[in-house]
Amino acid sequence: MLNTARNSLQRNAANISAAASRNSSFWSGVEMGPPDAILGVTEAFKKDTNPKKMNLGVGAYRDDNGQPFVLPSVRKAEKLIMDRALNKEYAPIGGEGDFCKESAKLAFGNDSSVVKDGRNVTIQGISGTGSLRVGTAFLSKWFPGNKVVYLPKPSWGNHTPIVKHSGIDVGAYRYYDAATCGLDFAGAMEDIGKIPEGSIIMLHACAHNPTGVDPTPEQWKEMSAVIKARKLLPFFDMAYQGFASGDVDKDAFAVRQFLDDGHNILLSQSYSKNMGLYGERTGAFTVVCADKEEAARVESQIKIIVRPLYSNPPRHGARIVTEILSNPEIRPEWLVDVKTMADRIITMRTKLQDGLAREGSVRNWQHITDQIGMFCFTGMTPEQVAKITKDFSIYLTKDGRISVAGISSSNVDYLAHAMHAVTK
Ligand code: PGU
Repeated sequence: MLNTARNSLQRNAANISAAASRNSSFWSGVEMGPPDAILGVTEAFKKDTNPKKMNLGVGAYRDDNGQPFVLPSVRKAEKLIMDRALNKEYAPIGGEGDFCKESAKLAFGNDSSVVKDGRNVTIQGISGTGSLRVGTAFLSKWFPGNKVVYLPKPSWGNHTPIVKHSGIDVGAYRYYDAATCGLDFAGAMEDIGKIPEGSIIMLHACAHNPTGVDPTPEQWKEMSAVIKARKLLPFFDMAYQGFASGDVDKDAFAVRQFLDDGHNILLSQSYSKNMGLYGERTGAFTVVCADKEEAARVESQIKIIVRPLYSNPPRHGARIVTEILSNPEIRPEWLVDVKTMADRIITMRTKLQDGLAREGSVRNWQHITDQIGMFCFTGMTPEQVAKITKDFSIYLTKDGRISVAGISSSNVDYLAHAMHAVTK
């Protein structure tokens, strides 16, 4: 007993003298940063001890028991990969060729002439975020036009920091109409028509985040025409292929339409949502070029950007994707998994809307079922969001976005009750 006390006293004294002999810190001037607008919500949620708490902040799919979901097709692909006892050598700088080819075909279609003619440069990125970051780094170095990326208003919260981190400015075009909780198509067309020629425009390929509002096929065609007339470079962010409609081809409509219309687009893809590979950080970045020779030059420069950033991408997620997309037995099973997730989200939308009606809400909640994809832009104000978090332990982003994928049959009524309580 005495010995332990003496040891601890000696240790304390040693610590104090070590601290005294240390140089003054280099970091005393570092300011405390704010929590992340989306991932910070999860941090706050984790600290809450209320058993009824709900995390509707981050866009991450949960099953109907509220648990993270590993797709059965992914489990199957992983098992096959494990059985092969592959090595863990470095991947090439741009990732494996098969992964890149399968990713391009998933986006552009199996018969895509772009892929057949070798006009695409596709590299594996560190999921969607890393692909956007490499893409904007490429623009920063090589885009010959007006180096400004125009984003829809609003857009995913990380778009602006990613673009700015690459040293590029951001602009905005109208997109969402708060009065209708729908698309401000006229506003979008007017603003896009005024973007300086030769700029870059960011488009959400489907399941727009955070609004859940997409243009119709006809509206996409009109947008494609004005974007072409303005000589803009379309940069598609496709983080939700399959999540909007449950059909990966349907959700690729806009991307394929723009290619048909003769745009040489940029594309970021993510497998976080449609394969549930969130933590595996698996995605792809593509530049569609004029021809094969141009593609070779562009590829060489993208590799030069990637090499000092992270050298080469992680392997496991890419192996899963390649297996799923190229294995004729697993691919259809994956398509069923995607549809299962999309359908459960659609069911939750209806249940939430019904629940609000049952609670006696007289507000118009039509947009809950009109909007698509993972999110619903509820129209709740920041004050209402603060209240629903404080009174009901329901966590969501300040802009009133809820991740519908985080709702389950057992808590949808609790959510409806809480939403009515803070909005009546
Ligand atoms: N692009 C859009 C439009 C997104 O919504 C997301 C993810 C990404 C790209 C990047 O996803 P990766 O996982 O890097 O492939 N947005 C989600 C996830 C949380 C976050 O902000 O990263 C969200 O909740 O908005």
